[in-house]
Amino acid sequence: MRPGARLWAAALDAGAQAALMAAVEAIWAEAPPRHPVTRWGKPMSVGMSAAGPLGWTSDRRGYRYAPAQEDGRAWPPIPPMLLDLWAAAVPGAAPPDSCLVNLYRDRARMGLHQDRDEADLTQPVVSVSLGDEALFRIGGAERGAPTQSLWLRSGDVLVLEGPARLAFHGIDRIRAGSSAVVPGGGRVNLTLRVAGATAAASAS
Ligand code: MD3
Ligand code: FE
Repeated sequence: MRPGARLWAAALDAGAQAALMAAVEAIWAEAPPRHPVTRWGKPMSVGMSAAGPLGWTSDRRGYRYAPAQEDGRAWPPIPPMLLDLWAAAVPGAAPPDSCLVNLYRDRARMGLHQDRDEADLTQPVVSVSLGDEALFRIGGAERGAPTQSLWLRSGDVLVLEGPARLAFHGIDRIRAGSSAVVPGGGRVNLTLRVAGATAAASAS
């Protein structure tokens, strides 16, 4: 894969995937998935929730990280097993303060985009896939650069750092029925990030 992108295939075994799925359902009990409306007023096909000090919200002011849900409640905590996974995948990185939880039912997709709303873009992103296989596409730091596609499967972990951190990426489609890990079908993706300022960055 492109420099800075590392696929850790089958990082989570069946037991770990089931445990993580239970943790996702606990997150959804506190913070149900929503379909944010894009700047053009169209609801996204992906259902979005989050855990940690910062989550992701969207309204007519646009998208941003936010310390509370729209109803004012805090986001639920990041599951400890994900904090352990982060420490194993990116030793030395600052601790994550946000875990976005994306739900893809049958026809959901995510267009090519960059993730650049985080305060410190030198920090990595770690993504965990659960459930149906997804056709992931990643390009370069400029829109229009050549892209590469690969299938992400349940239990796969993808690390994005360095030159891959600002790469355009998206999900073209889901292979419906390819996994039974997500109750009701579909795919869940969890992305761990450092969204706010890190202690090191604030001190300098
Ligand atoms: C490359 N999620 O939440 S995960 C997102 O499967 C997002 O739900 C997709 O793109 C999903 O922003 C793709 C892989 C991923 C996540 C974050 C990245 C790739 C990335 C950030 C920078 C570069
Ligand atoms: Fe993204």
